[in-house]
Amino acid sequence: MTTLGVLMMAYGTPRNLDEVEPYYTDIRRGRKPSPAELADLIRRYEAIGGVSPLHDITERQARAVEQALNARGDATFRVYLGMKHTEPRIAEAVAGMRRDGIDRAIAVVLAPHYSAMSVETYHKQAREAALDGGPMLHCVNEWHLEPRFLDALAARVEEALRQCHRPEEAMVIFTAHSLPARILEMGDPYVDQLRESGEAVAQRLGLVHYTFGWQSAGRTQEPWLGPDLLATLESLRAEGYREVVVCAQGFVADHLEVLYDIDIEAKHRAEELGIRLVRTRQMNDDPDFVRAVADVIEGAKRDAG
Ligand code: FEC
Repeated sequence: MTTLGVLMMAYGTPRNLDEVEPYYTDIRRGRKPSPAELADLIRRYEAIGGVSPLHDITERQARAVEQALNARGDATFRVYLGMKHTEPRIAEAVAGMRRDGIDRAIAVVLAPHYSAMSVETYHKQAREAALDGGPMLHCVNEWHLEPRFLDALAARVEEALRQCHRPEEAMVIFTAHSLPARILEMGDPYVDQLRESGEAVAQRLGLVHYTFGWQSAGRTQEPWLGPDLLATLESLRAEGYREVVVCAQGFVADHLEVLYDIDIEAKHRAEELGIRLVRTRQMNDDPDFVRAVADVIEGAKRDAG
C-alpha cells in the first residue's frame, strides 16, 4: 500500500515569552510591534499562564488524526505538521514529505472556514514549498459543513445550554476571528460560511435564540468585521438577555483567543453587565472532532482520485 501524505497546517504559538516578539513580527508580515504592542501581547499570554496550550494541542490533534485514518485501514496515511507562524514551518513539513518519498498529499488547515486572508495564506505557503519537487498537493479549502464537525459543535452547544439556569431564554453567540472588513468587497466567502455552519447547528438543535459575533480583531488602523463580541454582549443586555452561550466555532482548540479574549475579557465584561457567560468546550483532540477531521481527509482523498 502506498503512503498518502497529509499536510496538517495550524497557526502556531510562541513556546515561551522570549518568542513572542518574533512571533508577533511574523504575524505582522515582518513589521516589528511597538514596545507597547509587545507589552500588551505579553500581558495577555501571562494572563493565561505564560504560554498558550495551542502547540501541544495541535500536535495531539495531528497524531490522533493519523491514528484514526490508519485504523480505518483502506490506505496508509502519514501526517506532517506545519505551522504558519512558528516552527515547524509549513515549508519544513513539505520538505519532510519530499525526503520521505511522499509524492501525493492532502493539505488541510485546522480552521474550518475559508478566507483568502486565512486558509488561502496557508495553502500559498504549501504550494510554494511544493513547487520545487513536490509532493503533488490536493488542498482542502473549507470543511465547515462536514457533518461530524457540525454534530460536534451541536453537542458542545447543547452541553453549554445545560449549564444555563434558563436554557430556553439564553442567547447562543457563534463567534469567529474577525478579519479586515475589506474582505466583503473581495467577495470572500468567510462571512457566509460562518453563517452556514452556525445556522446548521441551530437547525440541529432547534435553537430560537442565536446570533453571530466577531472576536479578536487585530490592532490595526483599518476597519474590521463587527460588531465585536463585547459590543454584542452590551446589545444583548439592552435587549434583556441575562445568559449567553459563546461558541467559538471558528477555532478548533484552546488558545489565546479563547482563553483570554473569551474566558477573561468577554467574561469580565459580561459580569459587569450582569450576564452569565458560558463558553462551549473547544474541540482539541476529542475523539468526535478527530473523526470529523479524518472524514474531511478521506473525502479529499476520494475527490483527488
Ligand atoms: O494561542 C496562541 O498563541 C495563538 C492564538 C491565535 C490563533 C489565531 C487565529 C487566527 N488569526 C487570524 C487572523 C489574524 C489577523 C491578524 C491576527 C493577529 C493575531 C495576533 C495574535 C494572534 N493573531 Fe490571529 N490568531 C492567534 C493569535 N490574526 C497574538 C497579534 C496580536 C493581536 O492583534 O491580538 C492581524 C495581523 C496584522 O496585524 O496584520 C488578520 C485568523 C485566525 C483563525 C484561523 C486560523 O487559525 O488560521 C483568521 C489561533
